[in-house]
Amino acid sequence: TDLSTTIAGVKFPSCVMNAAGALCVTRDELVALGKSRAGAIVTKSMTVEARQGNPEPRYYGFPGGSINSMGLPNLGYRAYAELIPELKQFGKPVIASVAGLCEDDFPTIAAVINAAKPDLIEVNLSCPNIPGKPQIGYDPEASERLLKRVRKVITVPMGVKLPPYFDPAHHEVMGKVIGRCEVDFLNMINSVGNGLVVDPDREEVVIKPKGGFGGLGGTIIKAVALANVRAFYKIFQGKIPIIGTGGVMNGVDAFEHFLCGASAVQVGTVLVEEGLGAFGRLEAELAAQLKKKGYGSVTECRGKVKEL
Ligand code: RRO
Repeated sequence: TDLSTTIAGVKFPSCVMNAAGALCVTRDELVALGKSRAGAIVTKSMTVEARQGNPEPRYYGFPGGSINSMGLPNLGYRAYAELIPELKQFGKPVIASVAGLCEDDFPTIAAVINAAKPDLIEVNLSCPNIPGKPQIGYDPEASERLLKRVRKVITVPMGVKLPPYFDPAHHEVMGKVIGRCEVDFLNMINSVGNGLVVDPDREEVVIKPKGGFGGLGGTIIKAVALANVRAFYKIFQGKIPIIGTGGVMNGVDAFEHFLCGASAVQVGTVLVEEGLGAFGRLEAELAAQLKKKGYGSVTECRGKVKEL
């Protein structure tokens, strides 16, 4: 079974890779991704200055998923720019995730990271965890302004990491923004922002930042992720490749993302909970599912979900 995929002209040996944020902050973690069965190396979203992130505990896994309020812990963009040449030697694409604490940071970071020549750049419009900073992706005008500015300095394929939207009117508005910004690929969804998980025995929230509010991931967000993948796949008629992220815990979950229109999938919660061995398991399970359903590759089933 062929599990390879192509996104914006870049070939990936496997269609399963880490989601930005999951085991990808330090050099050691990025090198470990390089040596693993991951189909790409995706970096942690980077800011101008290195950051320690929010106070701990700031990630909590539970049976249905996870909640996090990491607060953008990262090495700062200069460190990632220096690491990219080394990371490119693992025979798989490197995706640099660019963030920022204000609008001006994004083009500053994007220009230097672009010069380091990652295979693709993902612009994160959807960090839910910086106290006092709303998710840019929920402001279509700010999103368009920012995407037009970064597009000017990015020459590698440029993608956008979107937050989940919950109404077709919002999909439509963001679809129009993306259509005006020369976006080469999409990645959805980031965590479902500002959920709240409570431990009833301790009568406490489970993470420290923001009074316990944080981004949800894992099984509990799969249906939201699939809906967003499907909505944008239909808006662009399959012409902008989509990385499906959200709720992929096993090979069948990945298959569902492909049916809805994804060209690759990323994993966050399951990678943090299970470690790098998750990639081999997911690939084996996905190959088995494709075979069982009579597909020889992921490309063959892309977008093929039937409507009633
Ligand atoms: O670092 C984080 O708190 C974080 C980021 Br930048 C993001 O985009 N999504 C998320 O769930 N956490």
